[in-house]
Amino acid sequence: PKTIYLKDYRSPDFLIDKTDLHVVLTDDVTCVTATLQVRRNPATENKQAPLVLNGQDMILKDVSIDGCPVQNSQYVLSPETLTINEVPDAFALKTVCEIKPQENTSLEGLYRSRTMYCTQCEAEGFRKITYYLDRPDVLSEFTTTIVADKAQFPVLLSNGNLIDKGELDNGQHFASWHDPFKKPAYLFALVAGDLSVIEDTFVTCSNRTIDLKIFVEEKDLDKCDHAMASLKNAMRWDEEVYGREYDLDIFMIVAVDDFNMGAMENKGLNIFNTSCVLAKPETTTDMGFQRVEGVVAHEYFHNWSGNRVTCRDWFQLSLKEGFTVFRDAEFSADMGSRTVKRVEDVSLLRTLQFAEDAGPMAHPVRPPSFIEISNFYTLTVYEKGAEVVRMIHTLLGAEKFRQGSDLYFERHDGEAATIENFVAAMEDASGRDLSQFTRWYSQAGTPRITAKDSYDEASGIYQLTLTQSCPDTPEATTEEKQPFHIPVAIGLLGDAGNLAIHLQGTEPDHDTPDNTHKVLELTQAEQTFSFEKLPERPIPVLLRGFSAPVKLEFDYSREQLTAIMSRDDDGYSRWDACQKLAVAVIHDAMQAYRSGQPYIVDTLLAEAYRTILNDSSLDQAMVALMLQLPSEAYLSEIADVVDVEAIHFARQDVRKQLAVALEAELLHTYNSLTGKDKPFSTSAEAVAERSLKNIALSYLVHGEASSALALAQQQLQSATNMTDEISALSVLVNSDSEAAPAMAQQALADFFTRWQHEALVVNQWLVAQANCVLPEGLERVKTLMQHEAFDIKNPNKVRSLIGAFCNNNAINFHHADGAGYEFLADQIITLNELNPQIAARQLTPLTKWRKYDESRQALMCKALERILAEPALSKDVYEVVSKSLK
Ligand code: HT7
Ligand code: ZN
Repeated sequence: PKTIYLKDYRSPDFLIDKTDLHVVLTDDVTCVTATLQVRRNPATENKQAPLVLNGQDMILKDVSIDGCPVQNSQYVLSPETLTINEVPDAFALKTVCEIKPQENTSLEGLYRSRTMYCTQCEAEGFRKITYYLDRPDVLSEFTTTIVADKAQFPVLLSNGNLIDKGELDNGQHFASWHDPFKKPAYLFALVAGDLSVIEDTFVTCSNRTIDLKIFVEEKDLDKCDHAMASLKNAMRWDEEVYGREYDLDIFMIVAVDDFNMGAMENKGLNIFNTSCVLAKPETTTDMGFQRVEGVVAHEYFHNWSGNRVTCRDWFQLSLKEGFTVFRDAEFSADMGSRTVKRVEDVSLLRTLQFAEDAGPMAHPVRPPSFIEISNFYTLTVYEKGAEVVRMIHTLLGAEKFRQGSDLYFERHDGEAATIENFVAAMEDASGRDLSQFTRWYSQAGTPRITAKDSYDEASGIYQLTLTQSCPDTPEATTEEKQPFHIPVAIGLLGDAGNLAIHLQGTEPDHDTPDNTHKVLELTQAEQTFSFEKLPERPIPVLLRGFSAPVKLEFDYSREQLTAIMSRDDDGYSRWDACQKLAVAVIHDAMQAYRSGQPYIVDTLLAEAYRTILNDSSLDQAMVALMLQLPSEAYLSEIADVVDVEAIHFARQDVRKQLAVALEAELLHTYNSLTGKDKPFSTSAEAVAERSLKNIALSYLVHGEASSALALAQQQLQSATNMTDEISALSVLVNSDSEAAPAMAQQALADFFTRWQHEALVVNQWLVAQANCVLPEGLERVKTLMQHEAFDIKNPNKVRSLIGAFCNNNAINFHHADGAGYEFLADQIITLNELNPQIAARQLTPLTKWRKYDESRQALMCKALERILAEPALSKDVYEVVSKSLK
């Protein structure tokens, strides 16, 4: 397969001013007639260039130019292109193609999901619908007519405004849609189905009334209110925080069951995975509610950051995705708890994105090349890309950042832009030079900062020396990398709280009224910062709010960590200090596990947890966050060589000892939060209460409290919301006490009977079992693959069972016999044919083979090599396997 390079970008030889689609859906074949108003791009050098259109998996029935059939000798068909030679400078091109959406299991292009037809065109799916210039810098005005059987498909939707509809012969009907905004083909959408709708309106800041519609299957009508409320909140927030008003008169969301990702921002017609739009308390966890709110907002925000200003080419993907993730994260922070949102995002980044950055698929936020662009919808492009935008926000301040954003939208509205355009707007609005900063877009890998300090009591001067480096990644060695421009937010903690910061050679910051917060700008390989007027030696609180996506090392004592945990003003830093302390304790336990010695948990951690649990003045969200031990995935990420057994058993041992030591406090906490007859709410406070209650339950069940299993069972039976229900089920399923297996079996069976008609709940039931860390995990998963609830063609099911097992259940997946690896290889080979995008994504755990011991490395590579030897590998799978074996 061919590698595509950013350096080879050329503007298109042709433009398509207007695109007219006529799509006739029938059970057998779907006929797509496309009429394109094409003209040569005045900006192109090659005035004789042939017209080369992208197209795949279609039968071309007819092609004509300005009404005259194109002779066979004038065009050439290849599996991926239609080339027409000697075309005029401007003309109408008409093609007629046949496709079979009912056979399309890749879920890219036009496909069938149960009883409906829908599309997914990003990144390169439109070329499976018709021959086209399928690239984001070709923007066109679309008109779409859909024809289908009226009884089977009463709802026919596309982008923009409905301009015509009517009845046809033989029970057929049609609808025509016109989108006045020029857009690239990846934003095209079409839906046909028997769908029900909930409707609402939104009045914009300029007093226009927008119709809002969410289309779902009739049985799901009771699960749309949260998405609708989230949409309206997002619309208002984007007006208030970014000055962005919605532009069409109608905004539609459609829910589909079979979808490769979370959702898609097609202009005026967003298509959503059901898991990201449907929510009600009985079926959806708090995490599920938050995901719906976040994804609805994310797709809505794309209307400006992505649609009105789109990307010039796919290397610029983070231009829309990084910016939009930053926007949706700030929105969620404003809607709920800012600290919780930040901690969740940082946790994800430090665990999974840092692992990606250290693995064989590591790439810069703007990758320089790819084989298959679908493989680059990554945590690096999305989450690290959002952190890069956040750093610009930190460096510029909120006001200048907003001016930069306004300038960017004003300059590039209706255009396909680049990351340079975004950074230039930020520079021009703020007067700041961001040239060094742009290395964040071109250099891969997670920078490391080491910090050293000294204090001179006589002068009251405290010095902090920061040194940065960045490890080798596939595209560059550590020596080749240039220093990053890194905002390092700090606090200085004294005995009685945060101290005022006086950085030599600078004016005081006024971010905090008492001057206790400062953003240092690290731009050199090594830099020393001197602080004066310090009455005592401070504890440095570094990288407050996680001000940069780096690994920062400072040799904290455990006492210093407990001081930060209890006294620093920054919630994120308190949580981070708590994690560091817990990591140190688990590392001790791992050491003891390896040498076969018993381990007794450091009382510092147990007492810190006791203080937190006893302090009723503390924010319950913070308490819940702090009580969560670092995950096995995080412990693996920070290890040089992952010791699967030591991580798992040492962490479990620490959890159990904490549960025993804190039993009284945990029981008190649990009881104080249980059985209150409050109406369900998704407020930050209510979510925090449930989270704390369920953490307490989890500790209790994994401790020695005799009543714990009964508490879990009681909660399972009386739960009125899915957060409580699935939490209780999960702890029961994972309990290793003697009575648990029978209880768990019964509970699982009852749960399935109760929820078998709710696909999204059944998926949670699959996850609970896939994540079960008790022995025989692989056998349980294999058995479940035969269950009626599983379907390998449905990505949500694949993620719930195969994905959860291989990514979250290390002790079973990484069993030393290698059976987990062979199992995953089998699934990849099956999925490669059905759905290459999903196959490539599921490969991730195998690509991390370098992190494991020699024996596991050999077994993982064997599995990868078996996949590579498959005769018909998709580009998607080929790219990931071949790069990870390099
Ligand atoms: N922009 C959307 C990307 C997307 C996608 C990409 C590849 C394959 C399938 C896909 N479905 C959606 C999602 C987003 O970031 O908003
Ligand atoms: Zn997005």
